[in-house]
Amino acid sequence: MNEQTVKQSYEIARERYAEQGIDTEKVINQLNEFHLSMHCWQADDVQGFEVQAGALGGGLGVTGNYPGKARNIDELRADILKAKSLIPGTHRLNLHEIYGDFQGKVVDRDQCEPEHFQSWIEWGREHNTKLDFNSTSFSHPKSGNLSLANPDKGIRDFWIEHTRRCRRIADAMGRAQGDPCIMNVWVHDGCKDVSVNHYMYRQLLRESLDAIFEEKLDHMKDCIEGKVFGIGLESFTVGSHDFYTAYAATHGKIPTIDTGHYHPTESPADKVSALLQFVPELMLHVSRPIRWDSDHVTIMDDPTQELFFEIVRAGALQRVHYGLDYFDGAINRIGAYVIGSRAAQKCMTRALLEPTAMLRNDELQGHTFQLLARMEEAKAMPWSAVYDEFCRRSNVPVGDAFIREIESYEAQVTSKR
Ligand code: RNT
Ligand code: ZN
Repeated sequence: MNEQTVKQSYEIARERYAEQGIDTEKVINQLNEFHLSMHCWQADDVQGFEVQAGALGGGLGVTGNYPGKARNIDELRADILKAKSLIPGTHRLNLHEIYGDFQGKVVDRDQCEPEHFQSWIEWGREHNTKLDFNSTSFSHPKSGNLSLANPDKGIRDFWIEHTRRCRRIADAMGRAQGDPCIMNVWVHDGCKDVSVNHYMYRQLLRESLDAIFEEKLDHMKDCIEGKVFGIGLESFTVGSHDFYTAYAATHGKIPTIDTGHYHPTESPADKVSALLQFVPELMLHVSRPIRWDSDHVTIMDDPTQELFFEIVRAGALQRVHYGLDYFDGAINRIGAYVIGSRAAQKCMTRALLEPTAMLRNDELQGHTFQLLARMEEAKAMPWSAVYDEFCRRSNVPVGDAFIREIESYEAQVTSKR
C-alpha cells in the first residue's frame, strides 16, 4: 500500500476518534506494549527436538501435511524470525520442554536442565525475544492416559520431577531476561471410557501440583490450564476447569484460558471479569475451535473480539499474558503465525478504540437504545487505519503485503525442505 495513503487514512481516523474523545496515538503506544507470546509449536506440528521423539500424544491432533515444516532448531528459529518480521511490535516466544537444544543426546524428561535451554536464552537476548515455557507431559512412553494423576507412584514421581525441573528452567529464563517467564502446566490426564475413581485422580493431581509448586522461585510465574476433553480421552478429564479454577484461586496461581477448551456455546470472554475477582493474573491461549478443540488459526471472529473487549473493559491490560495456541499443518505454517498474531492485534486495536466511557454512561443512565446504536457504529469506525499506521511505524508490511513475503520465503526456503 502507498505510504502516503496509509498516513492520510490514519489522519482521518485520528480525527474521527478524537471526536469521541479517543486518542489514537495513545492506542498505538498501547499496541507497542501488547506482547504476544508466540507458541513455538505451530512451526513443526508439535514435534519438538527430542532425539527419542515419538508420535504426538496426549489427546492432541494436528491435521494436514503442508510441506515445509521446521525439522530442526535452526529451521524453527529462522521461521519464527520470519514470522516476527511480519508482525508489528515486540513479541515473546513460548517454548515447550521438548524444544530444548539437546545436541543430539537422549535427554529424558526427568533429566532436563537449564543448560538445554542456554542457547535459547542467548537467541532470545540476541533477537529481543523474551521466553515463556511449558512442561511437556505428552508424546512420551510414560504418558499413557495419566501423568501427574497416575496411581502408579513411580510414574507420578517421574512427571513431578519433570515439572519441577521445568520450573527451574523457566526461572533461569526469567532471571536471564530480567522479566518473569510464564510457565504453563497442562497435562492431558483423563479417561477414554467410563471410570469411577474420579475423586482419587483429582486428589492425586492436587497432591502432585502441591509437590511441584513447593519450591519458591522468583523469576517465573505458574499458570495451569484445564480442558474439556482430549481425543482418546473423551469421557473424563482430571484437570477440568472447576479443578484448576479452584486450585488457582486458593493457591494464587494463574489460570490459563485456552479459547478452544470450553463447551461450544460457552464464552471464554465472560471468564475474564469473573476470574480476575479471585486470581492475580490470567494467561491466554488464543485459538479457534471448530466444533471441538481443533486448534485452527486465530482469526478476527466474534469470540476473539469479545475476549479482548472484556480485557480492556475490565481494565486488565497489565494482568493478562497473551499466549497463542493453535497448530494447523494444512496451510503455510509461517502464514499461520502471521494471520493469527495480526488477528489478535486487530482485535486488541478495536478493543482499545472502543468509546468505553460513553458506553458505560449510556448503560448506567438506562439509555439502552443509545448503547446499542453506539456499539453498532463503533464496528464501522476506521480502526483498521490505526492498525495500518501501527504496522507502518513498525516497519512491517501494511495490509496484505505480507502475503508476498511469505510466498517468497516459501519459494526460497520452506519448499526446499
Ligand atoms: C492442549 C493445550 C496445550 C497444548 C500445548 C501444546 O489442549 O491447549 O496448551 O496445546 O501445550
Ligand atoms: Zn492451550
